[in-house]
Amino acid sequence: DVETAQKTILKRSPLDEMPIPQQVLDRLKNTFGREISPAEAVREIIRDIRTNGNSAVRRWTQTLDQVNLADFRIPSAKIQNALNSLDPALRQALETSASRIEQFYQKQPAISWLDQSMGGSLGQMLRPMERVGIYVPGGTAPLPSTVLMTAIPARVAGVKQVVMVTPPGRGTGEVNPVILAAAAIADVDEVYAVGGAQAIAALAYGTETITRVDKIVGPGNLFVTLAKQQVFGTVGIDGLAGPTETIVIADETTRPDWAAADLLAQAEHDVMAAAILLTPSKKVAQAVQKEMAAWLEGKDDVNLTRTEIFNISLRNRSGAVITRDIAEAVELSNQYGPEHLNLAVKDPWNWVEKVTCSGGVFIGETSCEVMGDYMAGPSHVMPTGGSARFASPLNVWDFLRIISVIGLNPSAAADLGCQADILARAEGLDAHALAGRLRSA
Ligand code: HSO
Ligand code: ZN
Repeated sequence: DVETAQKTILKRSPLDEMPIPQQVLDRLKNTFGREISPAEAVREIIRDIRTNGNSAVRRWTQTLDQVNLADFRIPSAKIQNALNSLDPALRQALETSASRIEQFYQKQPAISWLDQSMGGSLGQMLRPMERVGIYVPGGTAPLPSTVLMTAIPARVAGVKQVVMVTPPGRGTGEVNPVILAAAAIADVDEVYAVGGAQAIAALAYGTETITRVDKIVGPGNLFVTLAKQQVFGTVGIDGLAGPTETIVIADETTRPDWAAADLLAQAEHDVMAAAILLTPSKKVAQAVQKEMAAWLEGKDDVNLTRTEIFNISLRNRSGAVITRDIAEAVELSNQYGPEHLNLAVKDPWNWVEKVTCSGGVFIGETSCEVMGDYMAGPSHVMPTGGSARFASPLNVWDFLRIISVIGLNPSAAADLGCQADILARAEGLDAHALAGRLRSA
């Protein structure tokens, strides 16, 4: 019911929603030889890489990924090769996705401006960042689409060097070839097989081989996210990404089998993924639930393989809430601030204006969340954990800086100088007062 839902919504935050499995804590204790929190472990790794550079990166990669890498830069020939050996249909799909992302971000307004109406020329100049690092998760679910969704907005913004880090395969050292092919399509300049906190530290502080970057973007696990939090200030970050979330709002017109598939698509990401249905109709909720069970049982010869994840995620942060009406469903969604909101209702455009907090709004049941994951155009890197209250999806502005332009003409300066003098004296700053007074003639 709505009230219980509201209680669980309070105090959401991306980091809290990444709980630490006991086995991870045990491994930390083993590695560090004492009880240590993930945040402390990350602090130590960062400090080590900051002082010892490459040798520390190698050591942590050996310890945490069981890989001994002499050289963690992946040669461009290998990246090109991955693209050339890619299945043609897969290559076509990645290229379609890439070109739609590029088209979308080329439309995003981002302008320098100068105004003459305030006594001279005042305005802003835009400058792209020089060098940006993107983190692409590896592990059990390597996501090549994330390469495109992070690197292409950076490229469109005019970033000169886009570098990518991604964990080497446990024991093998190999990086997923589709990730490499996506890097080639997105025109990534350098790729390093380094993951975890060690990769974030290397990007933030630089090592003998990895030149430091200006900003780090992209999702990662708890250690990556903690590391981004700790290096923030030394470099920019896009935000702290927690587990993925989707709210689907449904009514009597919604196809239950489609809504069911959309919720399952969400739930298969990881055990903390949230797939939430809001509907005023108990009948609709039951129909969707029935369809979810049917898909899971192999309806239409569909074979959903991530059973262990479903078993947990569907019971964890997922579920259905029966609301009074659609308006209350939208209100509840605004309070939750989901990463994705799908208005799978009749006349969805009537409700769009009422949406105040969400990473993305998916309008109508044809615009399902999966379209946003891969094909629509806007980046699928969106704020999670309720951070949509203050954060936005990854976009061109993440990679631009504003330089304020102050070009007062002499008469405006003469006029404003004496008032600067007054403010400076009120602050007890005599040299400020002098400098202002000298312009006031
Ligand atoms: N839904 C994920 C993005 C993704 N899904 C990538 C599949 N691949 C986070 O928004
Ligand atoms: Zn997804």
